[in-house]
Amino acid sequence: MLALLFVGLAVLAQAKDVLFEITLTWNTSSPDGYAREAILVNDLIPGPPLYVDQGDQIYFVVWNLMPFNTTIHFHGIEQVNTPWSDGVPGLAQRPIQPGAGFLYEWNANEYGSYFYHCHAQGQVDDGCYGAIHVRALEEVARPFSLITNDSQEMASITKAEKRSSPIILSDWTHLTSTQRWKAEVAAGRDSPCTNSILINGKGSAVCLSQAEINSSMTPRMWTVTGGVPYTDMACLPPQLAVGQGNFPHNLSAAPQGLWFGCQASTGFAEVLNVDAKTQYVSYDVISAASTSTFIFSIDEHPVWVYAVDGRYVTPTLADAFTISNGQRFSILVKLDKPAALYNIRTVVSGLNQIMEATSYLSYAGRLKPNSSSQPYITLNGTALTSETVFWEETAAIPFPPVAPSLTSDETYILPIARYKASYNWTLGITQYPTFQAGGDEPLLFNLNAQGSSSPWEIRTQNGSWVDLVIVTEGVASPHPIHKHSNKYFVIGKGTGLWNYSSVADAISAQPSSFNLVNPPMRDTYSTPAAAGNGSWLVLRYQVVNPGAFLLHCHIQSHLDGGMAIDLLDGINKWPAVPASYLHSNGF
Ligand SMILES: *[C@@H]1O[C@H](CO)[C@@H](O)[C@H](O)[C@H]1NC(C)=O
Ligand SMILES: *[C@@H]1O[C@H](CO)[C@@H](O)[C@H](O)[C@H]1NC(C)=O
Ligand SMILES: *[C@@H]1O[C@H](CO)[C@@H](O)[C@H](O)[C@H]1NC(C)=O
Ligand SMILES: *[C@@H]1O[C@H](CO)[C@@H](O)[C@H](O)[C@H]1NC(C)=O
Ligand SMILES: *[C@@H]1O[C@H](CO)[C@@H](O)[C@H](O)[C@H]1NC(C)=O
Ligand SMILES: *[C@@H]1O[C@H](CO)[C@@H](O)[C@H](O)[C@H]1NC(C)=O
Ligand SMILES: *[C@@H]1O[C@H](CO)[C@@H](O)[C@H](O)[C@H]1NC(C)=O
Ligand SMILES: *[C@@H]1O[C@H](CO)[C@@H](O)[C@H](O)[C@H]1NC(C)=O
Ligand SMILES: *[C@@H]1O[C@H](CO)[C@@H](O)[C@H](O)[C@H]1NC(C)=O
Ligand SMILES: *[C@@H]1O[C@H](CO)[C@@H](O)[C@H](O)[C@H]1NC(C)=O
Ligand SMILES: *[C@@H]1O[C@H](CO)[C@@H](O)[C@H](O)[C@H]1NC(C)=O
Ligand SMILES: [Cu+2]
Repeated sequence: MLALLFVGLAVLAQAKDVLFEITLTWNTSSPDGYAREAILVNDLIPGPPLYVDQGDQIYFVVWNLMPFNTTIHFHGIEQVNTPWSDGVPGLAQRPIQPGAGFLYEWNANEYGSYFYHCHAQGQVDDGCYGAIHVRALEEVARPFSLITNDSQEMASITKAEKRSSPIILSDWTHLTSTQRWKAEVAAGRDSPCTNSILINGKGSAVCLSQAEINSSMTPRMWTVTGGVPYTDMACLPPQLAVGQGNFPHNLSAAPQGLWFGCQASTGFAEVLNVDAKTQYVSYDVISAASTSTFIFSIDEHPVWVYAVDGRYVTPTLADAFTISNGQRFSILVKLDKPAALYNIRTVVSGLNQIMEATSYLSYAGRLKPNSSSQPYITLNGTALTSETVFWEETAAIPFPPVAPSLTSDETYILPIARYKASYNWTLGITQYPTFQAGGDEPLLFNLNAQGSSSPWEIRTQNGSWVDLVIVTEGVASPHPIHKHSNKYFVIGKGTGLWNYSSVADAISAQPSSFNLVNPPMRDTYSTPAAAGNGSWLVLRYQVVNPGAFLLHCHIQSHLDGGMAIDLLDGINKWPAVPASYLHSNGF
C-alpha cells in the first residue's frame, strides 16, 4: 500500500504539461518520387514525432488548413476520462472544419509506442500520421534482464530504449484516398493493391517484369488464382471471385493504378545511421499501412522484440517479424557487425501483392554498400533458408503477464462479411454507415443521437467483462481489428466454423485454442487467415473507461466499406462532456 502511494507521488513529481501543435495542409508531395496531392503535417510526411514521459498531460493542437473536414486519433492511447479527445467524427467530436483548430487533451498514462493519424474518411492514406513515444517511468519493470545481466550491456540497452526512434511503415498509392474509394465503388471491387511502400515517408515505386512476378508467386498464390498470373502491379487479379465474392463489377471503370498499370517512380531511400560504439539501437516499428500486412527484417541483424503495441513482452530474438496495420513492435538491434550498409527489408506478407521496400542501416555514415548484405527473407515474404527465425508470439508473453477474468459478463458475435458488394463490409449484423466526416451529433454528446439503439452499436455496462467474437467466413485474408481506448486480451483463435453457443463452450471443446493465463494484451490484432471454412478470434476486455469508442478493421478500404462497430462503453456511467468540447473545439 505504502509502495503504491510512493509510486503515485513519483508520477505527480515527474508529470508535466506538454503542448504540441500541428498544422495540416493539402499540397503536392512526392514521397515515392511521383507527385500527387497529399496531407502534410507541418510540411512533412510523416508528421513530427511526439516524445513524452509517462504521466505527462498532453495538449495537442491541430490546425486544419485543408479544404475539407478532418480529425486526429491517437492510436493506442487509452483516453482515460477524456473520450472527447479520441478523434472519431460522429462518435467523439464534430469534425474540424477548414480553417479551424481543435485542442485534444489526454494523459500519457501508459508507456510505449503509439501514433497519431487522421481518422476522417481515408485521410490516413494521404500521409496524415506521425509517431508517439511515451517513455516509461523509472519504476516500471523492464524485461531487459532477460536479454543480458552484463552491466555495461544493460546500460547500453537502457540508453537505447530512451532514444528509441520511429520506423513508420506505410503503403502508398498514386491516387488520393478519395479517388481510390470512388474508383473501387465504380469498379465494384475492393482493391488490396498499392503503388509503393514508404519507410518514414520515403520510397520508390518499383515495377517488376512479368517473369519476375511469375517466378516470385508462391504455390499458394498459383492455387488461389487457378493458374492466372498476378497483374503488372504484382497484385491478385481483381477479375477472380476469390477474395472478392460474386458481386457485380465493371473493371473497365477502374483507373490505372488500382490493379493494373504499374507506374515506376524513384524517391529517396530512408537511411538509419547508427554508431557501433552505442552497442545497441532501439526502434519503434509502427505500421501506418492502409492495405498490406508487412514482414520486416534487417539483413544480418537479428532483433530483440521487447514490446508490442506499446507493452513490454518477454524479449525474443528474431530475424523477421510480421506486422499488421496499426500494430507497433519495439525492437533492440545489437550493433556488432562490420561497418557497412545493411538492407532493411519490408515486404508484403499476404496474397494481395508481391512488393518490397528497401531502407538501410548505415554504420559510421556509410552510404554505399561494399557488397550486398545477406537477406533473411525473400521478396514473397518466405524465409530465404531454413535458418531464418520468424518472431513467435507464443514465446513473447506480456511482461509482466496479466490474466483476464476467467468468465465474461457480455458476449457479442461479430461476423465479418461482404455486404451486397465486394467493397462493402460488416463487422456485426450490418454495414457501418458510410465513413463519415459529416456533422452528425457525436454519440458521446448524446447517447441517443441515432435512436435508442442501432444495429451498428454495442452498449456495455461499466466494469463488466466483454467478449467480442470476430468470425470470418469462407476463404478470408486476415483483418487487423483495432479497438479504441483500453487494450483487449486475445484469449482465443482458430480456423473453421464458430459453432459454439458461448465462449465457455468453445473453451471446454477446444482448450488448446485458448489462453486465459498470459494471453497477448493488444489494441490491434488480426483474425486468422482462413483457407475455406472461415476463422474466429475471441477478444476479452473490461469496460473501465465510459465513452463512445470504435472497433474496426485497420485496412482502410474495409473501414471505408463499413467494417466497424461502435462500442458505447459504460452507458450506466456515461460521462458528462465538458462545455469546451460540447460547444466548441476544446479551447
Ligand atoms: C499548401 O496548401 C495550403 C492549403 O492546404 C495552401 O494554402 C498553400 O498555398 C499550399 N502551398 C503550396 C506551396 O502549394
Ligand atoms: C539474469 O539474472 C536473472 C536473475 O538471476 C536470471 O533470471 C536471468 O535469466 C539472467 N539473464 C540472462 C540473460 O542470463
Ligand atoms: C506468366 O505465367 C503465365 C501463366 O502461366 C504465362 O501465361 C505467362 O506467359 C508467364 N509470363 C512470363 C513472362 O513468364
Ligand atoms: C519466392 O520467390 C522467390 C524468388 O524471389 C522464389 O525463388 C521462391 O521459390 C518463392 N517462394 C515460394 C515459397 O514459392
Ligand atoms: C463500365 O465502365 C465503363 C467506363 O466507366 C462504362 O463506359 C461502361 O458503361 C460500364 N459498363 C457497365 C455495364 O456499367
Ligand atoms: C565493408 O567495408 C569495410 C571497410 O571499408 C569493412 O570494414 C567491412 O567489414 C565491410 N563490410 C562488409 C559487410 O563486407
Ligand atoms: C455500399 O455502401 C454504400 C455506403 O453505405 C452505399 O451507398 C452503396 O449503395 C453500397 N453498395 C451496394 C452495392 O450496396
Ligand atoms: C464538415 O463538418 C461540419 C461540422 O463540423 C459539417 O456541418 C459539414 O457537413 C461537414 N462537411 C462535410 C463535407 O462533411
Ligand atoms: C468504471 O469501472 C471501473 C472498473 O470497475 C472503475 O475503475 C471506474 O471508476 C468506473 N468508472 C465510473 C465512471 O464509474
Ligand atoms: C465445431 O467445429 C469444430 C472444427 O471447427 C469441430 O471439431 C467440432 O466437432 C464442431 N462442433 C460441433 C458441435 O459441430
Ligand atoms: C471445410 O470443411 C469441410 C467439411 O468439414 C471439409 O471437407 C473441408 O476440407 C474444409 N476445408 C478447408 C479448407 O479446411
Ligand atoms: Cu479488414
